[in-house]
Formats: sequence, C-alpha cells, structure tokens
Amino acid sequence: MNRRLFSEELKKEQLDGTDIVGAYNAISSVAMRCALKNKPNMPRHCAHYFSIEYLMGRGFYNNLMELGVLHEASSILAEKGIDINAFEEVEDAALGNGGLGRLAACFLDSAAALGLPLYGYGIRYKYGLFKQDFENGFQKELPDDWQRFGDPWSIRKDDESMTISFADMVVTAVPYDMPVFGKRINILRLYQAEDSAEAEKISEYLYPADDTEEGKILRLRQEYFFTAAACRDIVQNFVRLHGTNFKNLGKYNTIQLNDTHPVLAIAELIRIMTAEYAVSFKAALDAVKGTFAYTNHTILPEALECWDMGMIERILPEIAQIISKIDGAARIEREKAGYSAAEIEETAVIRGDKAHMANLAVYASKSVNGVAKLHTEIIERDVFPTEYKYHPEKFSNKTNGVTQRRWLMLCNGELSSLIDKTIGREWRNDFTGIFALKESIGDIAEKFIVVKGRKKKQLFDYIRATEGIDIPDDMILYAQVKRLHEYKRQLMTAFAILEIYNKLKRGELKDFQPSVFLFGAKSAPSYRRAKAIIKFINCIAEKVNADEQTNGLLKVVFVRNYNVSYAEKIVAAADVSLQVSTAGFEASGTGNMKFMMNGAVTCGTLDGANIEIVDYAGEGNNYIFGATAEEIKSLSSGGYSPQKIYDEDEELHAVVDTLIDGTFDDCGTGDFADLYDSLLKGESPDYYFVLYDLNSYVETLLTINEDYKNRVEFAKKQLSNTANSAYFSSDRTIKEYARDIWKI
Ligand code: 26Q
Repeated sequence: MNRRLFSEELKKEQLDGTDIVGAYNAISSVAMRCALKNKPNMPRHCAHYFSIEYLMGRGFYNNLMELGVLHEASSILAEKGIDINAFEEVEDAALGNGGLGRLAACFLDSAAALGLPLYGYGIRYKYGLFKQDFENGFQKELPDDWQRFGDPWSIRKDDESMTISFADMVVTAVPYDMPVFGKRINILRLYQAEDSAEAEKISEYLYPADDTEEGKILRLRQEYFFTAAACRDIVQNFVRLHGTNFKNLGKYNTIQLNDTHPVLAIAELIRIMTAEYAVSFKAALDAVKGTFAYTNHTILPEALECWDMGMIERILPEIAQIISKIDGAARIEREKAGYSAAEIEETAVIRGDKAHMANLAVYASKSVNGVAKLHTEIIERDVFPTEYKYHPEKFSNKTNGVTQRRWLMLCNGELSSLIDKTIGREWRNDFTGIFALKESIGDIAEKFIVVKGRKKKQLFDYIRATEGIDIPDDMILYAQVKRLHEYKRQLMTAFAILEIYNKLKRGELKDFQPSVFLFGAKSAPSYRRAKAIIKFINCIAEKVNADEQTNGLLKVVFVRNYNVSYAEKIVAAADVSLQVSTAGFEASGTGNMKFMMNGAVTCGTLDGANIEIVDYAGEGNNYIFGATAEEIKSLSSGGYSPQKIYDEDEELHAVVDTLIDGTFDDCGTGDFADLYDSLLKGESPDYYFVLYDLNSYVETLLTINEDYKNRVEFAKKQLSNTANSAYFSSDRTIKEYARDIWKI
C-alpha cells in the first residue's frame, strides 16, 4: 500500500496516550482505508476455505507489518507520546481452539503473501475461546469478549446478508469481511447470525457445550448456518462469472473442508443446484464431487463426527433427504465398482441411524489429505483403508506449515535482524533462503546466545508481571504449550519433573543446569482428566517453586490463558520444545514448527510432523525418545502392562503415587485418584503409554541438560533448526495445495 499516504493520514489523527482504545481504532481505520484503496475482486478461479475455527490472534501488529508500515506507525506514535507496545492490551481474535484453527489463520496469511486467491469462510462468534484463570490451581473459564476494543479490522456487509432457513426458524447471516493483507488482499468472511434472540445464539459461542440435545442442535445449526451462507455466496459468484453450467463449478472453484465440521456444505450445495437452478441430482452430485476437498486433522475416534439422522431431519429436512440420496448413490456406485458388502457398509455415508461426516466427505471429495507424512499413512491404512484401496489417487499428504511472518519476523525481531545481518534480507521474501544460514552457524552462535537470552528475559519479565513468578534469567527454558489432552501427555512431563526434583533432593544430579518447565494449555471445559492434569501441575509448581533447597535449580510455571499472543513470546524464548505425544496420535502439530524456526531443539517422540522436523534439522540436532507408532500399535493390541512397570520401578512408582498418597491435594474432588486409575485400572489402563515412555523421557531431558553445558555447541544445534525450517513454512504447504488440489 501507499506508505506515504498512510504516514500523512496518521499524522493528521488527533491521538494521545490516555485513550488507547481510541488510538487503536483510529490507526487501524487509517490502515484499512489506505490498504483497501485498490482491493481485487474475486477472480474467476479461486479456492475457498471452510472452517469452524479461525485462531487469528491479534491483528494489529501483524497487519501493520504485512502492510509494511509497522515502523512508520511506531515512530509517528512515539512522536505523539504513544508507545506502540501499549496495544498489547487489545484482545486476540480467538475464534478457535487450537491447531486446526491456527492452521486456517496461517494458510490465509500465506495465500495472501503468495498472491493466491483463497477466501476463508467461518462464523463470527460473539465470544471466542474462553479466557482461562486459575482458582486455587483449577482452571476457571471466563467469557472472551474479543471485540471489547471494537473490531476495526472487519467491514460489515449488510447488503450481502443472506437468509438461512431451518425447519423451525429463519435467520439472517450478516457477513463481516476481514481483509488478509499480502501480495494480494484476500478476505476472511465471517457470518454473524441475527434477527431474533434465538438466531443470535447461533453465532454466540465457539463450541457450545454439546452434552445435551439442545447443545447438539445448536452446534448443528452453526455448521449449517455458515456453510449454507458460504455456498450461496460461491454459487452467486460462479453464476455471475460463468453462468449456470455447473459442470464447470469444480474447474473454477475448490472448497477445502477443514475437517468435517463444514461437511454439510456438500449436501447444501446439491440442494442449491437442484432446488434453485433445476439441476438434476446426478449432475449436482457430479458437480460437488469435482469441487470439494477434505482435510482430516485427527484420528481420535471420539473426534470423528457423526450426526443423528433424526436430528438432521427435524432441523434440516431437505438436507437429510439429500444425505440419504447421497448415501444411496454411493452404495450403488460402489457396488458397481466391486466393493464387497462389508466394504460398502464400512464406507457408508449413513450407518445405522447416523450420518458419518468423514465418510460423506471422503466420498464426495476430489481430494483427501492428511497433515503430515505419518498421519497420511495412518489415514490411508487405518482410517479410510477401503476408499484408499479403490481410489488411491484421491489421497495425498500435505504436511502442515506455519507462517514465518508472524512466527519469526513479528515475534522475534531480534533473531530476524541477526539473520538479516548474516545472509541479507532475501529470506524475508522467499523463506527457502533461510537455508543459507547453515554456512554461518559457527560464526553467529555467540550472537544467537545473546538473542535467545534477550527473548528469555523479555518473557520472564512478562511472566513476573502477569503470573507473579520469578524465573532467573539464565535458566534453560523447556516449554510445552498446546491444548491440554491426555494424548499430548502433559502428565508425563509432570511425572518427569517430579523425578528430576526427587533426584535433585537426593543430591543425585551433580551438575544440573538450572531449568524451568513452562506449560501453557487450556482444557475443554467438560474434560475432567485434562482439568485434573492442570491442577496437578499447578500443585507441583507450588511445591517445587517454594522449595528453597532446589528452587535455584528447578522451577515450574503454568501460565494462565495461553493464547496466540502468549505463544509469540514463548516460542521466541524457548530452548527446548517438548513434543511428547503418544506416537500415532498427533496428526501433525504446528507448535513444533514455530519452536523450530525460532531455534529451539525438539525433545519429542516420533509422531506427527516431528518425524519430518528431525529429518530436516539434521542428525543430532534434536532429541528423540519413546515408542514408535508401530510399537504403540503392537503394544495396544495386547500385552501392555503398566502395572508391571509401576511395580518394578521404584522411582516411577513414587511419582505416580503422589496422585494418591496425600502429597498433593485435589480439594476432595477425587480428580487425582481418577488420574491414577486411568493409568493402572480399567479395560485399557494407561491408554496413552505415559508410564511406558516416562523413563526414556527423563533420560532425554537430562541428556539435554548435560549438552546445554556446552552453550556454544548447543546454540549450533538450535541454529541448525532455524536454518533447516524452510520446509515448515505454510508458504510451502499452500503452494502444494494450490498446485495439487486447487489448481490455481
Ligand atoms: C468433533 C466432534 C464434535 C465436536 C467437536 C469436534 C472437534 C473439534 C475440534 C474435533 C476436532 C477438533 C480440532 C482438531 C485439531 O485441532 N486438530 C489438530 O489439527 C492441527 C492442524 O492440522 C494438527 O497440527 C494437530 O496435530 C491436530 O491435533
């Protein structure tokens, strides 16, 4: 955009440091005005991203950076007596939960940066992901009023509103367009539901509790609400540009389904064509089959979405009918293609009285992809084996990536300048250029240590101010930040810390380098065990941090309200990235990539994208431990006895027992005993193999601690990670989607 214009306009604004909200809105509006002077229209050929989550984070700094005016803004504001850091008070746009939502945000960023037309569609939730506080160490959820300071980065488009009909209500979907800046300006279009109090509920909360019938219905409405509005938008544009020959729909448009939550779009698009444009069902089905593409993000059985057909019939009768017709068509088609009866049943769209959304997506899409090499192998072999057998050409891998603009340039200006000074600035335009850093690793290791130290100090200052915990600047920073889930094994890290603590108490670790373990995670509000793990770690933190014998050597901190903005500080500061999921369970992970870019070594299992990370980073630059996915699979099929491990290993036994021996207090909830039971009792005790991998984990953590003593050698390992991180840029990922699936 025109920087001079921006500067002139910004200088004209009456701003002062006492009204941060006013200043925030004024600057943002100036930037929007200047940037949108020449916005491109939707082109003839484009891709659409349907996602129930967008975890955008704070738009302010990122947008000013993308527009190339962050420095101008900073100095003009300084002249007016405003510190640009003051806007850190502005809330994150947290319209998402975790990986899948943040991936959507990185993809939008990359597509815009590369000049590729990718249009996002989703829901403009009034409240985003809850704000987390701790009360006596327990997670407490508070509403996230993300628009508290206004929403100057969106434009409400009343004239493009649409009516969305359910059997029992009609609602208006009002689009809010959020421009995504880059080489081209793309749009994230978020719909808000209006008209009545009932209607407004649809876009009120991200993931409303769905443990009741009412909650489930609300969620179904959400899924239909935004996909129906988006489909109509796409059809209107198509008809305007290409007429009503829907045979060509997929030639010009791909709709990428971010997991199964937007899968009702398949039925809705058929409904629009058949009901509004008199297309035959068969032709409409063919058209959608050429249009949709499905990305799977998780293989956890509890996350594979199914809907009660009776419920769909009640709320969306026409959609129910179309799903039944698709199911029928699929059965006939597959019988002709030679599927066995069992295969037809296994892949069926409707099984029993349930619509199986993943099966619907796989059947009606031209492309199905996983998000890391291992994950794609698993979905081909174990999740959709039959469809893979008959249509292997549909399947492909698209290893995730993250945007280096937010996750390196913006969050780590210090490292970015060091890179500039070492290899020049071209890597900023083409991230594959970062590879050149490899030649200079030895020369800049000392400078890197200074940069890391500075980022750590900034983070620790922030933690001191927000959490009230004091961390010595020179501690090694081990970080595990991600959603709280049993498969991610934060509990295993907790046990590992306790083992290390006990060893320190017994004087067994002679030359231990002072270390801090940092956690950040939110738990789903109704996920009892995940919440118990948060409380358990907070208890450990309290005990360990208060122990004067060890607290110069070991600290534990669980930060409150981990979010995108917190992540920006943490990934820049960390020395060690903890990625310790049970092998085979983490589809990809993307936090692992952010840490890698910022020069942290990975301490992890061979799971998700970790496998590719260690391949790229080079021998010896990361730390891998634990059972492989294959071992886990064979252990799962019989013969794993956590009890045996527990009985035979005294140290392990002792730390597990802290859950039940009164060391820590769960305030009479029984939560800790429940965790204990999950490891040793029931049908498949220790389902996530925490006890199995614990010892090798502790050993690996101690090896890292030992290696860190040679600070320069360790810094070289860290820098090797940065230098080899180009593959994990979402620019690379998006180019692959564009080339292989979207054909744009
Ligand atoms: C399912 C059924 C009913 C209600 C909700 C859901 C549901 C909601 C959210 C299922 C899954 C999700 C989110 C999944 C997710 O975030 N997956 C992560 O996606 C990342 C991007 O591909 C990967 O890097 C992570 O490994 C993966 O866990």
